[in-house]
Amino acid sequence: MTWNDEPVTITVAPCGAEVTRVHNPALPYTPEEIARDAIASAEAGATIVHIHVREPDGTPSARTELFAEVIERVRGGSELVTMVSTGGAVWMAIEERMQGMSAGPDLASLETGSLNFGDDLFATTLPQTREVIARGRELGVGFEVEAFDVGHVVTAVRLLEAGELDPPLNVNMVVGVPGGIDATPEALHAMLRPLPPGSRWSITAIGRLQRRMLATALLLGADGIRVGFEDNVYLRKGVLAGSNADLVADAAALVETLGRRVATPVEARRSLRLPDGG
Ligand code: KMH
Ligand code: ZN
Repeated sequence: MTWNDEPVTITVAPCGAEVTRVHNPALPYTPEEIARDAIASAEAGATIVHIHVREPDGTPSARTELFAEVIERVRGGSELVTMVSTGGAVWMAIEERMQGMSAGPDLASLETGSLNFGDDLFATTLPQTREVIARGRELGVGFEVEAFDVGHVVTAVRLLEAGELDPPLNVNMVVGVPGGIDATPEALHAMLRPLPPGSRWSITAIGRLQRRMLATALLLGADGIRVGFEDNVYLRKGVLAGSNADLVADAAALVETLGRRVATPVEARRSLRLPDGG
């Protein structure tokens, strides 16, 4: 193995669909609050924002207007790469999950398989994955695959080999979801094995093992790491994070502590093969 000297992108995932203000009162709900947190996170080192939206009362939503407002505000105050979720919430139909792609983001998340998600089923059939890809292509939106288990990575590689996804493959390894792959070094190695050379990969780790999994991934050469209230509402054991930006600042410090460097917005765009990547 050679050390990856490329800079590391930090993605902030400000609110997700599952977490509520009961878990952390600082959770943003409105487009204004989500964009405010994203912009503060950019100032702390984030270069990508993974966007879910909520109705004003906190109910998970997929309304295009809400995504559009977040994106407009984020672009007005930062150079963040915008990524809308097409995972949405477990109960959303695929048509609803695709609505954010019409809001003009740079990227969309892409599920390439199904899993138990806590007590629920988070289902994405292969035809549904293909529907999301087709819509993204139509709208000029790039993809980050969200892999919750090894089979999801293998399916993404098959889609790449079939020419259905464009190279280089961009996969976020999501570890620690109850029902998905566990948050261990062995699990991460298993997820990396199917990736062809030249792929871009990042890590999302849910819950209390987040910090050590981000560190493991950084040392194994991850191109990106993700933090934010979607994944973890704590800064340290028993200490709630005051904001998404606090979590990003902490992640940026971890990157530097481990001898790597946080990517600039231009470097993030280059890494993602997006326009204006220098
Ligand atoms: N909220 C989860 C059920 C994604 O954004 O693509 C799905 C999720 C993944 O958050
Ligand atoms: Zn998400």
